[in-house]
Amino acid sequence: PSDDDNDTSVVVETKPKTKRPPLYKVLLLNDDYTPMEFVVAVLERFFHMSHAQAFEIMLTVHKKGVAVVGVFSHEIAETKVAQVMDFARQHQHPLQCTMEKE
Ligand code: TYC
Repeated sequence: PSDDDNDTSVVVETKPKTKRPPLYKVLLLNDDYTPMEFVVAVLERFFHMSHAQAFEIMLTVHKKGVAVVGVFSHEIAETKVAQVMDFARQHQHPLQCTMEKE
C-alpha cells in the first residue's frame, strides 16, 4: 500500500554559536579650540599611545575632522568616552569623544 505523501524532508541545522561580543570604535572629533598638546596628552593618558603615535592621530583628527582612536567592548568603550569627556570638561576644553558600533 502506498500513501500519497511526497517524500519531503526538512533538514534543521544548528549553527555552532561562538558569539563574540560586538566591538565599538571610539572616535575623537576635531574642534577649533582644544589645544593640540591637550589632545596628545589625552591619547597618551587614556589610550596608552606613544608621544609619536598620539601626535600622528591628533594631526589626523585636526586635518580630517575625526579618527578612530581604538576599538573596544561596549563597557570599555563607554569608560574611555566618559574619561575623555570628564577630563576635557575639567580643563574646560570642548573636545568631543563618541563611540559607534563597528
Ligand atoms: N583643531 C585643534 C587646534 O587647531 C586641535 C585639535 C585636534 C582639536 C584634535 C581636537 O580632537 C582634536 N587647536
